[in-house]
Formats: sequence, C-alpha cells, structure tokens
Amino acid sequence: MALDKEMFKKELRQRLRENYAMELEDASEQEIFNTLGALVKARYSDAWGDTWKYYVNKKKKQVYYFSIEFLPGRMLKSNLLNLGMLDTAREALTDLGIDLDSLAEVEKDMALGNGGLGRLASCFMDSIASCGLPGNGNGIRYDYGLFKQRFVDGYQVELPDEWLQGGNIWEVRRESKAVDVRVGGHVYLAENSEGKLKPIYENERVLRAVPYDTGMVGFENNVVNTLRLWSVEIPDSEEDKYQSIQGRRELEDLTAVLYPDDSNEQGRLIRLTQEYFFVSAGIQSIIRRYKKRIGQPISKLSEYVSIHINDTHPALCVPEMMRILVDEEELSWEQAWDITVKVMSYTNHTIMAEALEKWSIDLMRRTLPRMYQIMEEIDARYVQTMRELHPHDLVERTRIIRNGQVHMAHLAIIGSHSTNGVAKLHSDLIKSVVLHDFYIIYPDRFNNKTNGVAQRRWSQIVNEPMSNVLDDVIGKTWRKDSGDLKLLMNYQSDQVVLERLAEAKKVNKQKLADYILEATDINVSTDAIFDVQIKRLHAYKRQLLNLLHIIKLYQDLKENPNVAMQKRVFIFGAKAAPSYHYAKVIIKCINEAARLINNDSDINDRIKIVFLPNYNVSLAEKIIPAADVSEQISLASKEASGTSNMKLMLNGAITLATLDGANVEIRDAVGDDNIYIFGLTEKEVYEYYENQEYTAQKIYDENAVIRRVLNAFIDGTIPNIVYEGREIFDSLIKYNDEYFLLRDFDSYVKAQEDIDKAYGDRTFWQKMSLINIANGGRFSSDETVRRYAEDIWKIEPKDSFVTEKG
Ligand code: NBX
Repeated sequence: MALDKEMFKKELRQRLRENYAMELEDASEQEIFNTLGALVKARYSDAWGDTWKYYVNKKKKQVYYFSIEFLPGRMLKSNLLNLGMLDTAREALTDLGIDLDSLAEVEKDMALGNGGLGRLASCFMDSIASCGLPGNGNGIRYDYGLFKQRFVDGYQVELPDEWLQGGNIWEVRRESKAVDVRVGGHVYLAENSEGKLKPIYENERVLRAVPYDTGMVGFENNVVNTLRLWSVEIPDSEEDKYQSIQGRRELEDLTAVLYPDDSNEQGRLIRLTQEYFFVSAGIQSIIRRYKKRIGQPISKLSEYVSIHINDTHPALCVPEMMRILVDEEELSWEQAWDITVKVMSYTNHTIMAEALEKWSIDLMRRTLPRMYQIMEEIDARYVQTMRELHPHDLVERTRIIRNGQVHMAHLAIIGSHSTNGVAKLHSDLIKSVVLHDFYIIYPDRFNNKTNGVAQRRWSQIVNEPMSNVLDDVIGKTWRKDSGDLKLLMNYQSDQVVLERLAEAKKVNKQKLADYILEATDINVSTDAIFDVQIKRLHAYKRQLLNLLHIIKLYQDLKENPNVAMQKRVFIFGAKAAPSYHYAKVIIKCINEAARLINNDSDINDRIKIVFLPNYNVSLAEKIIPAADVSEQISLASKEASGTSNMKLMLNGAITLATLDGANVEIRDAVGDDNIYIFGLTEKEVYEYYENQEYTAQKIYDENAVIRRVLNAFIDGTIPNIVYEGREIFDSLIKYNDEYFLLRDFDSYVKAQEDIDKAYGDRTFWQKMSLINIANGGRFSSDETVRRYAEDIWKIEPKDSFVTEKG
C-alpha cells in the first residue's frame, strides 16, 4: 500500500519512539536518518523476499556480477525515488521542519571503489533491478572505502574513510550463509578409496566469509535484487590458531581496505588473497544455492547461472569454478570446462599496459596452490589444443602462464565465452591492437557494450530544477524511459524553453557556488563559465593540459588586461593514487596556480581555479548539474570509455573532447556542431608510435606561447613549486611528453577560444545545451544492461511481475 504524507509522518515518529525512545523534536539528525532508513528498508523488504522467491520458483536464469569494487555513493534518495516515495517523503519531512536534502547529507558515501569501474558496477546494479532483470552483485565489504582527500599546503593528504562509523542501515548480515575459503599451505593429489584423484590440503588457512546483503531497488517495479558483499572472520574451528592479537589482525586485515590504485597492480599478497576470497565465497554460495533451490543436475548449471567478470580482478572465477566442478562435484575436466566457459563472461576496461594484471608464479603458487595447479592444467590444455590450429608464436603469446607470470586477462578470455570493451572505439582497439592475438583465435568471443549511466540518479535525483522544466515541456515519460528526452529536440528554437533551462542551470550554479565558498573560501560568480574536469588524476587524462591552458590565459591577461573573454571558473575534482608520485605533483601545481591566480588583483576574478578536495560520488552530484563545459581531454586511444562525459552531457554541459572512448559516440549523438573536438585522433597517435618521430623539444623551441607557459613552471612565475615545476617541465621536455600534451596544445587552445565565443551568444549556447540533454538518453545504463542481458548473459526480464503481484 502506498504511503501518504500523513502516514509517513506517523510512521516516522512511531519508529523513533520504538528504536530510540525519543520524540522527533529531541532526535539528532543521525537518529532521524537511521529511522528514516529503517522505514524505507521496511517498505521494500517484502518485495526483496518476493523477488527472490519469484526467481527461484520460476527457475529464472540469473547473472552474478563479480566486481572487486562497487561505488554506490548515498542510497537514501535513490531508494526513495525508486520506491515512488521521494515526493511524499520530502513533503512529510518539510511539514516536520526537516529538509530532506540536508538530512540526506548525513549518509556516509559508500565508496568501495576507485572510480569509473566501481561506479559503473553500481549503475549496472540500479539498471539491472530497474529493468526487472534477475541479477546480483558480488564483491567485498571493505571496512574502509577509498581514502578521504585533504589538501595541506597544496599537497594531497590521505585520511581513512570510516564509512561504517554510525552503522550502515542498508545492509543485512547473513551469518547463516557464511562459507569457508581455504588459502595457503600445500596441496597434492592422492587417490581416494574409489581410485579417484583428489586434492589433499596441508597447513592451509581457513577463512570465514560472511555475507552482508544490500537490496538493490528497481525503479517502480517491485523488484529488489541483491548486492552481496563478503567480510572476513575467524572460523570457530580455527579459533585456537589465532590466539595472538597480531595473528587475528592479519587475518581481519584481509577485507579492511580497498586498494586505492586504479591502474597499477602491485602484485601484493593481500590483494591476491582478496581476489580469491570474494570469488571463492561467491561461487560457493551460487553452487550451494543452485543445488538446494534449483535442484537441477550440475551439468545444467549454464542454463541457470551466468557469471560476469568485471575487469580481471575476479578472473579466478574460472579456476575456482573448475575446482568446484572437478574436485567437489566430480565432473570430468572436459565437462567442467564446457560449463565454465559457458557460464563466464568478461569485460575489459583498459588498454593501458601497466593496468593489465599479472601475478608471479611464485606468489600465486604460495598463496593459492590449488588455483595454480588448475591454471597450469588449463594452460597446458590450451597450448595442446591451439598448437594444432595456430602458429607456435601466437599460441605462446596468448598462453596464461608465460615468462614466470600468470596473465589474468588471458585467463579471463580463454575461460569465458565473451570479452567486451566499453565503447566502440575501445572495443575496436582491443580487437586490432591490444588483444589482437586473441581476436585471431576467438573472433566470435569479442563484442562491444558501450557504457551507460544510471539516468534517474544522474538527472532526476541530482538535478531537480532541470527535471521540473523537462516535466513541463515534454511530460514525465522521460523519467522512466530516458529515450523520451529526445522529445526535447522539438524545442531547440523555443526561446521560452531555452530560458527556463538556463534558469535551472543558474540555480544549480548558485548552489555549487555556495558550496565552493563554504568548502574553499573562494568566491565564484555564476556569470562565469563553469568549466569542469572531474575524474581520477592520471597523466593520460591530461589534467595538466587543462592547467597549461589556464596558465596561458593568465599570461595573456597579465600582458593585456583588456583581452576580451568570458569569465571562467575552472573546477577540478580528482584523487591521485597515494603511490602515484607524478599525479600528486600535478595536484600540487594546480593548487599553487590556483593560489596565484585567484589572489592576483590584475586578474580581477576573470579566471578562477577551484580544486575541490575529496572528489566522490556525492561531490559529483553537486558539480555535474552546475557544469557548462565538460573536459574530456585524454590522449586519443587511452580512455576506454569515460562515464562522467555522459553524466555531464545529460545535465546540459557542452563537451570539449578528444576523439577518445565514448566521446566519439557522444559526438555522433549530438552532431559536430554541438561538441568541441580537438587533438590527435587515435590513428594519428599510433602513427607517431610507429614512426617514433615525436619531439617535444622541437615544439618547445618553435612555439613561443608554449615556451612561455612551460617556463612558468621553472622561472618562479608559479610560486612554491620549485621541485614540482621542474618535474613537470622535465616530463614534457626531457622525457618527451609521453601523452602528447604539447602536440595537442594549439588545437586545445583553439577549441577553448571557440567555446569562449559561443558562450557569448546566449541563445546559441542554450540551444547546444538543450541538444545535449535531449540526446543524453542514449547513454542510459538501462540500455547497456539490456544489451548484456540479451547478447551475453541470456537472461530475461521479469516484465509480468508487477501484474502478477497485483
Ligand atoms: O572504467 C575505467 C576506465 O578508465 C574508464 O574509461 C571507463 O569508463 C570505466 C568504466 O568502464 N577504469 C577504471 O575505473 N579502473 C579502475 O578503477 C581500476 C581499479 C583497480 C585496478 C585497476 C583499475 N586495479
């Protein structure tokens, strides 16, 4: 039964009394939040159970999305929206003198991910439920999420993210579903009484994996799927082995922290154990459930279960499934392999060589001896089969165990039936360059699934002013089917609509300006262009190119204060991996440039730099609705897809981009006239690599503008960066500018000048903005997961569910 405003208020008060013996008027924000959370959870708990029963009773094939990262951010408003309660809750709380938006700020961000990959996993969880698809997440419940970022004297400082302090109202601990995971020790094979070879474990450690489940609420469809995150504990049977505090600590450390590096796998023992821990726990629980609830022979597993490997971190799914099928279910190797390949599918998220995961044989063998044996067997059989079909060197290059290392991407491709990239360009590059050898061997396994974003969160929830205008202009159907945003195209010349959208943008900009003032003490004007670059800090993403352009503007203005140009606020949000020295140097330089420019009275507020600390999902929700310009300026070929590009366009920002990742598809969606493209194409980048003819020094010598900008890093123009400035300078000149910043600089500056002019023509700009919103619907993760469901997972939506439930 739907909850009306009065009932809502009554229930909230009642629950407060029951849980805290308190009246609303005396409760703290945290207490009210917890109570509201419990109320919301109670509203979906029946549907959660019913969804599960439905899948089991109908023997629905289900997908399990294995990801070592999930990045949901806050869940209160999203759950309220999906339950159709957002407006009621807002009004009821207003009556009680409580502002929903400030109350929502009490919730700690669930930040169990680094960036795009983890956020994508969470967008998929939302969309899978909202499309009524039978799908669940499987991951790790880290006690500490991604570090909190502060700036001290312009340097990044990392603090622990204690997100569980104050409790997590959404999760349910399911002790009864715990499983044991075995690591370390030795394994050898011995014949059992029936003459079968069985693994014997010696001196292994047993870890108890306890699941915490969180409901993934679908949008107004009574579907609630499950995100299952595993936490480590000491099993009762092992208690006497863990008598020292240090021993206990070591074990409990396993799920304590998320590794904060989003590119460099450092081959750490704990990381490898983390990977195996959630993979083994997840697969064991799937098999247990399958046997108990589906009751079909194990040989039919692939008809009921699909497992998705999100990047290579869960690639041990392949040998772990083999272990269970062969060692425990006693299937033949051939039968087990056939099932495993049918069940597994894999997504690649990067072509950057340093991010391709490899483990030394030695570490693998010591940490996961049985896994290693199985991978050796997979590798040997692969070589044997392929040798008859392909040249020797091709087979050698593609095998799993090679040069003393285990190649996880090879394992994932060989052990699954589908490998996909995350944008058209990326998927093409995978086939033609990075994984070309595998494409020769398995041409049918490769496919593309362009990323998408949870549109309800990234439009309706974060941008109410815009959403209200859309409702008035095109009706409300876009809220369920974002394809209907297209209807807005009919209004591209409607002055009234353009003005209303511009007003909404202004409201968002003012809100962000208030936040900026509060967080950084910097005053910014909403008349300025809000130019936004928000993503992890990486050399290839080229935040430094953005900075070089800002320094140029600064120098132009110093030279001639009368230069005609729009006011601009350059907004950055970015965390650097704690061990990524160069990225941290860039942060320091941006912060020092900010201090210089923001306080220079000659500049007179015409340009400002705002580097907001601690970029995370909640901060993204504040920045994105207020953005005018979306910086997507990675070196072509390096960014697999990007997803902030999609969120920003959906909120009416104009994209300034290289032809990289999904930017290419954004251009196709909005047309050349509604996006600013610059820089080398991916083809040209590869030509430079082939001909080895790039010389940054030459550009520096010949281009006076670039020379002046670069000199600012070493001649004291930007203060307090004696060492950092030199490092930047050397990276560009002495070490020849790995990401071609100097090569793309002129065309970037030109594109920025075009943007400056365009912004001066109000109607022209507003029309571009409208066209971006109208075409943003194409990048909905609803569409993306439907494609996965149809092409890869072979699962079907539960479309009749709502009517069946009555
Ligand atoms: O995945 C990102 C890509 O860089 C983006 O282009 C893409 O849009 C996004 C979703 O497909 N990759 C990413 O975020 N990687 C990681 O976060 C990562 C984390 C840990 C790790 C390696 C990579 N060991």
